[in-house]
Amino acid sequence: MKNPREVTRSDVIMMIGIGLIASAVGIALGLWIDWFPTAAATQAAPIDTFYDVLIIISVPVFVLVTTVVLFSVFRFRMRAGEEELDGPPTHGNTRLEIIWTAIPSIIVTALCVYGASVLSEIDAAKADQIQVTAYAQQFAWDFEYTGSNGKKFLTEQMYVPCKPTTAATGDGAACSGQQIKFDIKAVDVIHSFWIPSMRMKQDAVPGITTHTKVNPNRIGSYPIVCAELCGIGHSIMRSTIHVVTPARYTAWLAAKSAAKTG
Ligand SMILES: [Cu+2]
Repeated sequence: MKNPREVTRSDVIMMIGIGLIASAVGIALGLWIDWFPTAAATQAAPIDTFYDVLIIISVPVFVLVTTVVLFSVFRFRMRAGEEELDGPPTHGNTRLEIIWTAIPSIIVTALCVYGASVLSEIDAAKADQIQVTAYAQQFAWDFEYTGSNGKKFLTEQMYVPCKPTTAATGDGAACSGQQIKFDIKAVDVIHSFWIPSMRMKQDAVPGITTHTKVNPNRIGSYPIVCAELCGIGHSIMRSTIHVVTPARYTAWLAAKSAAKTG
């Protein structure tokens, strides 16, 4: 009589078939979903590509594990009359263990190298920077600028200049501008500074100053949020970064500077 628990060649072929189809569907779905809002900084493209690569690599791994688990649950399930039986003893399989150690090691190492190269690319300092200090506290953001008179001022709404690269100057217009360098400080507890449209996120930790940079490239207003559960008002800890033309920025900076000294 045929052993119902024997894994046959056709089982393996079936699992490979299901795995390939499920992987293709999963990858297509993963790439189709817009995970992030409209991109508004040069940092967005390499990060979005990185996420696509992660989806392409992680979906087949998930499908492989799930397919083998579900097949095993079905094929090796307990049948009537086996309630008191113990499973057969299993010894190691050296070849299998080498394979399942080596392949993940290669994948993780390759992703690590790729991730580090993306980080160094998006975090590269440009000569022309505007320095802004972001203060995080329950439950608001404050941004410290150096005004046109050289004196510092605080603002809850961020404005940054970006020169339109085409005739269009309204929201959504492509632009190129100075890099914004953030020094991030937390006044009370741990927060996390995140501009989803510009993709960059950095923890704000009491006692130390952390840093991040963005190179805005799209005119418009984009949310700044706190990405670290920091208390009861965490969800309302939001601000906005307004990417505006250099003329509007200069006017805003002058008005803010005048308000501070006047
Ligand atoms: Cu917070």
